[in-house]
Order: sequence, then C-alpha cells, then structure tokens
Amino acid sequence: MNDKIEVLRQEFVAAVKEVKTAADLMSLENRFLGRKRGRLTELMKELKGVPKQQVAQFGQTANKLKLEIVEKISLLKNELANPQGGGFDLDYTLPGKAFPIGHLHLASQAIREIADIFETIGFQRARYPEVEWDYYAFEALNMPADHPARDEWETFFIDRQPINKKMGQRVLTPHTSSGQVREMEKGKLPIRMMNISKTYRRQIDASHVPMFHQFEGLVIDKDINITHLKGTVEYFVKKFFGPERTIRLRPHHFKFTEPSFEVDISCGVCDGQGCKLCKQGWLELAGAGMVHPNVLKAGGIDPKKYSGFAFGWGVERCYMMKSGLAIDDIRLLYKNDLRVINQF
Ligand code: FA5
Repeated sequence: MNDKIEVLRQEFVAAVKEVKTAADLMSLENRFLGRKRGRLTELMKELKGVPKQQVAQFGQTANKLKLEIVEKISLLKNELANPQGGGFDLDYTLPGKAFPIGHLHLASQAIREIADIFETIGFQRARYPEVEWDYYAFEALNMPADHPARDEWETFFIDRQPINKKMGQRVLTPHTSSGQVREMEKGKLPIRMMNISKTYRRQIDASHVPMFHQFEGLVIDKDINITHLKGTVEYFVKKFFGPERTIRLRPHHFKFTEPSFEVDISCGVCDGQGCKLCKQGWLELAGAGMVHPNVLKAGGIDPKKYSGFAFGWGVERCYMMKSGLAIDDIRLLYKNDLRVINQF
C-alpha cells in the first residue's frame, strides 16, 4: 500500500509540471481530488481491503498526501491569479487601468439645456403618461375619431378596440400635445407648462425614428396673443441657437391650434442669405399656434375669458440643427455606435 501511495505522489509531481493554464489546473484538481473518480478517492477506497492492524498507518500516509496535494493546488491557484510572481505581492509602481468615462446621450444633454432655458422664463416642467388615452392624444385636441388629420401621427395602438367609452383606446403617446388637456384639467390658472418627453410613431427612415423626444410649451392666461407666442419662441431660439438667429412664423394647419404656424429659423450656414442647405435662407423648425377654443373647452377653460399658445418641437432635430451636424440619418443617434455618440 505504501508503494501505491508513493507512486501516486510521483504521478502528482509529474502532472504539476504540465500545468500552464487555469484550465490545466482545474483538470489536475479533478484528476487527483475529484469526488467520484479522483485518483486519491480511488486509493482511499482500497483501504477497505487492508488488514485491520495496518489501516491506521496507511490512512495517515494517504491523508498526508491528500494535504500535500490540496496545498500545492491552492498555491498554484494563487500563482495563476497573480502572474507577476510573488503570490499576493502587488507592484504599486505599475500604471493604473483607465476606465472609460461615459457621458449623457445627445438627447439628454439637449433636454437639460432646453429645460433650463424655459425655466428661466417661468415654465414649469410637468410629466404625463407615455401610454396615453386616445382621448388626450386626439379627441380632446379637436381630432374626433376617424378624422383624417390623425393619420399624420402614425400611432402605435395598445388596444385593438376602444376599452373605455370616453377615453377610447390606449396609445403610445405620438406627441407631447397630449399633455395639454391633462394640464388644463388640473384646474390651476394661469398655465406655463413645459412637457419634455418620449414620443412614438410608426415611422422609420433617414429623418424619422419610432421613438424620439418632443418638447412642448403651453401658456394659458387672460389676453394671451400671438406676440407672446412669437416673443417666447424667439427668446428660446436666440438662447439655444445663438443671438444672431431670427425666426419667422409661416401659416400652417393643426386641428388643435387656430391660427397655426410653422416656425422657421434663419439659416446658420449662410446667415439667411440662401445656400445649398436652406435654399432661401430659412430652415423649418416645428409647429406652434394659438390654442383652439374647442381644446380650451375640453380642458374646462372658458375661451371667452382665457386664451393661450402652444408649440411642440422635436428635441433630436433641434439639436442636430444647432450643432450644424451633417448627419444624413437620424437613426444613427439610437444605434449605440460609440463612434457617433462620442462626438457629442
Ligand atoms: C406635432 O407633433 C404637434 N403636436 C406640434 C404642435 C404642438 C403644434 C403644439 C402646434 C401646437 P409634428 O407632427 O410636426 O407636430 O411634430 C413636431 C416635430 O417633431 C417635428 O417638427 C419633428 O422635429 C419631430 N418629429 C416628428 N416625427 C418625428 C420622428 N418620427 N422622428 C424624429 N422627430 C420627429
């Protein structure tokens, strides 16, 4: 029996020399200490056939070998984990590992900047559901069921059929305007609301993404008129795009504002002179208008006493215009490609 133990020791010593990797070490451990077929386990089983008087002595020798094997394997594990040698010793003079530092996504940066600008002129941020009722997204905004204007919002529907008599179906909110009547329903006047949030549409191409952000301003008070709208939009444009930029309001049509406008901004490339990018000196920014009396009524506000204006723009598009970013595909912003994202 003593011979067998010695042979096993030699076998182990030889096997240790072959260990180069963590995988080798694991298989060495299995081979000698494995519970079922480990060489040492097998040897221990043989003790059963040894005459009684010799069991204690052989048991001791075999246990000693087991201890040696366990210690050696744990030493090897340490060495592999600290290849600099010296087990747990550390070389404090080695340069440290630099961890990559992240930053806010372009949309988050833009949202912070936009929120700050409007906060200084008294707009308060509010939040509304992303999964919204058809009522707030369309019906209360003067777009009754089956009205063709709804088509422009290419909506994601959660329910196939209306599930509530007044509210209709649930949708992924296709524009931040869905916050307008919700804000009015709070019953607090005057209103100076800023809603910046995610919006969803069934659109995807070089200039559209299915999830994007809009920021929407809503002001309601006595004697609010178009000059207030123009002044507010101009203030934002000069702060966000630069003091040299100007705006113009161009007639447009939205069901929830009357009159409605599209806001153009003077081109930053040619300074409004007309160039390849803008053609005639102006770039189209987004929609705005005076809140329609029917929308005020839906929010429980008397249109004879109060009036208001609203505007709702795309965050990503505004930011791309500001940075003069020559990006020909808006989808790049959401592809998580660090080569693109790290440029902002
Ligand atoms: C609206 O959504 C109106 N609710 C805006 C409004 C608010 C008008 C208040 C009047 C009063 P429109 O569908 O044009 O309007 O969208 C506004 C802006 O959102 C667009 O100018 C564009 O910048 C951005 N936008 C729209 N769809 C997408 C899309 N799929 N991907 C990226 N940006 C988009």
